[in-house]
Amino acid sequence: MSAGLHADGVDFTPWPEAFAQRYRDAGYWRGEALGQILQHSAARDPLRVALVCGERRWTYAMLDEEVGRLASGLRQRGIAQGDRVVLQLPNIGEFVLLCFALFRLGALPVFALPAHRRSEIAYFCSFTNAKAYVIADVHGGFDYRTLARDVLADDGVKSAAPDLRVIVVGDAAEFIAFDEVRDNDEAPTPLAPPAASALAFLQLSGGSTGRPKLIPRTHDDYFYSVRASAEICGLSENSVYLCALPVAHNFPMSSPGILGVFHAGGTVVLAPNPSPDTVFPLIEREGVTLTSLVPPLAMIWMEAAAAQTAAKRYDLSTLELLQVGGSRLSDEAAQRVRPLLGCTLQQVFGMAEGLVNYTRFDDPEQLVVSTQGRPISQDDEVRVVDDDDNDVAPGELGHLLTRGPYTIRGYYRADVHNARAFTRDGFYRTGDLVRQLPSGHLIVDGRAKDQINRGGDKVAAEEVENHLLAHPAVLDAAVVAMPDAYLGERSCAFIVPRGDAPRAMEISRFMRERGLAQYKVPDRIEFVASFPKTGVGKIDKRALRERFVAQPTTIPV
Ligand code: OOB
Repeated sequence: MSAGLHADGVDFTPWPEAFAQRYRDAGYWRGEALGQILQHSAARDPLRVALVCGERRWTYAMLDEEVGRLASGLRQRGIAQGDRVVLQLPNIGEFVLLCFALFRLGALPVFALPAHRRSEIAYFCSFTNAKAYVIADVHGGFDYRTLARDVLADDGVKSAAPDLRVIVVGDAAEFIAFDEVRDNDEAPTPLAPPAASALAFLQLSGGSTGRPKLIPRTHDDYFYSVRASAEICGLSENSVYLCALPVAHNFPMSSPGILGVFHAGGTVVLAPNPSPDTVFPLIEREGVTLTSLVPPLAMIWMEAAAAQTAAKRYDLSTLELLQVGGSRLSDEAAQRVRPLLGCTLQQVFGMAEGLVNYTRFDDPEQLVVSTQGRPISQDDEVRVVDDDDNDVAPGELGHLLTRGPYTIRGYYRADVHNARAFTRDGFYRTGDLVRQLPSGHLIVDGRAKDQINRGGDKVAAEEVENHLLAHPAVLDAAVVAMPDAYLGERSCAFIVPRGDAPRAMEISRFMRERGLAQYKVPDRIEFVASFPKTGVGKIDKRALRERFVAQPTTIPV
């Protein structure tokens, strides 16, 4: 299938009409745009608290009104339907306002993470021909305005995104202040919602290639995954969700995340960071009922909860549900959730490309602690195949392929890659190795994609290798995962030097200077004389990884 040019001029691969019709007939795609999530809940219960950020609180009515003003302000600044806007914000209320304002305009947020730096942001801006880039002034000790200046000076950005405007939440310096965009005195013009079949936003892929891939999601498909997730997780107007992971990630955004909670009419509490010192008081103060974490954070929370003393004990008793996903949670850690945090565990195995699996509340305990759940939808098609795309015997380990009503059929503007990442009949090759139980539950048991899963943060080996190869003293480089007790995995770069090996610190500094997000900078660097090779002469990464299994602490060089 070839990539289509959609009516609004945005490239993505649509579902074949027969599938689209089936998904509409089944009631999955209802022709509603994501902006309507907020409007519906505001109409139903305008005075309920929708959003809490620090000392600031928005009722649904306030949020809806402010989003309307912001949409008008963005329109006055030239942001129109179909335009791309790179959003790079921490967990602050303005993220939610901008998201909904852009949804309402039919403009597409491109969800960058706060950890991204010049290399990633310049690429997102130029690759999507972005009209605007939105940042906070300073966050976590980092001045994003400096980053914005670097991005604007980038040659690729200058040619592909020549009229990129920078909007800053906080002290805007020479840029456009968010408050000025919002506080315009134009009466908000009623906007017709965008077509639900159109793209709503671009999400980032963890990726395994040289450049991060962008994931085009439509209003129809995403709305379905949000609605169905909210139902599976039993959300209601009494749900109070703590958003502790970076809000732009697919997990806290839609599984069921902030959008699921807004859909149910509940309350979203944004945490500035996920450390127990920050979130335990918030859970107590706001009566939080559910949250979602990656495994390393779940372990930190469990330790902190166990260490609470009688003198200083936060009341976590309102917490009913802890969702854990993003990387594999060990069965042992899963078993400790209820005893230590007093709440139900739900494992979530999802991907920004679509498919999301949940353990269910009526699943036997054994399935909850030892599987990563089963798909949302009866129409999520799952295949587990061998290297030649033949189905493996039931229960055997194989590659997970999937297609369905909310799984993309192709990445954004990536025809060549799409031919590899999807089968001819439209199944997405997840790169995950799984076993499927007769109940439909999946156990994630490895990975075929060339990626390091650093406690939920995905690092594409090839992207890091390309940066390493740019160093004059690097002849060849191979980045692999090494086991780590805390993050599950960390990255190790094996380097064949050109002549004398440089110092490892010099390589790390070089990577940061190239504007790479810190989580992608190799955790460990090993210099070797040559690489083990496979029969066909490729670098044998399995053999490199096995060095850690044989000798986890010291690596033979
Ligand atoms: C979530 O989304 P992404 O796009 O950052 O990463 C997807 C990949 C999966 O293909 C898999 O390799 C890994 O992350 N993964 C898991 C997992 N959940 C995700 N591996 C083992 N166990 C799990 N529970 O990570 C994501 C998106 C929506 C909901 C939850 C997670």
